[in-house]
Amino acid sequence: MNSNFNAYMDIMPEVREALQDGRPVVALESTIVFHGMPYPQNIECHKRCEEIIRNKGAIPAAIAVSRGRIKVGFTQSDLDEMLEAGDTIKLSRRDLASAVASGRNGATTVSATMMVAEMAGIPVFATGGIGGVHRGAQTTFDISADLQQLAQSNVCVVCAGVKSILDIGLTLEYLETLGVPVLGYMTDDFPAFYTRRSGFKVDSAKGGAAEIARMLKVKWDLGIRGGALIGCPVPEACAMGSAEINQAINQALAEAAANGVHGKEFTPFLLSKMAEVTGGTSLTTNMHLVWNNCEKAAEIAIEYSAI
Ligand code: PSU
Ligand code: MN
Repeated sequence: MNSNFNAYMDIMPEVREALQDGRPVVALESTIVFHGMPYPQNIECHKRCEEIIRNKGAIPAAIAVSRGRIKVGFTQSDLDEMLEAGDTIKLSRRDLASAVASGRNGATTVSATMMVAEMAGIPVFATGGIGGVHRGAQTTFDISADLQQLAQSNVCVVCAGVKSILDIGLTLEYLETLGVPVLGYMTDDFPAFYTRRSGFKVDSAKGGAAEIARMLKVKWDLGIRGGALIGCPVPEACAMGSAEINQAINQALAEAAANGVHGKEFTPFLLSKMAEVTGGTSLTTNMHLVWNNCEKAAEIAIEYSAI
């Protein structure tokens, strides 16, 4: 298939220059900003992500679709305009072409962000949590497009693991089937987003940024298509207690069921319920783990570009 994505894409000059020079760049998604966190914490979180990446010595490249243009790097004014318009859809793999064709505003999920990052040539991407296999997927078939995309795009996704609103075990099984390497950042236990451990092992020995960068280099040198998932545990001081989080998750799931929430609304609904039920604690933890992931992703991007 011939692709001609450049005609639809605006890469910020700073990002373009960094990529041309082989300097480290870290992609960021935008669904977390528009559909994953409330205002104004979303803006605070996003700004700090960019600062952390810069302070480490890499360039942030936040990805979104603004009036049908694919943005690789967007400015505060792009962001303000999209927030003001209030019509920004949650944009996953299946929505990318139609949003561009019809000139819409869209916040890219992990799957769409990976696609755009690969088109732009950015191999490292930081987020909070990815989508996965939902509890009860045996009957609902609710499995995030993020997982299939991990098998397709050559992008390393740095996350804090998978939250237990999902079925963590089934998510890891699915990734194994798809042949996606799952690594722990200095841990051999796959993290569970709000907590540092899920009880499920990652499939590759624990290591830091240099080991992860080397694995990526070998994988792609060998022509093994697809990305990798890196689980970075939330910093100890910001982690939540298992009992607290389990109770909140059960309540959020029960309310989603009672309200018949499904499809693309399901994850945003659960996230906002969690913040409500925990009195904002889950949101604070969420922000800190995203910042931690940005720091680790910048380290990986720096190591990778140095190889
Ligand atoms: N998990 C979070 N915050 C988020 C998301 C997941 O803690 O904002 C977003 C990401 O953009 C992810 C998407 O790609 O939700 C997955 O949505 P779905 O489950 O509908 O595939
Ligand atoms: Mn889904």
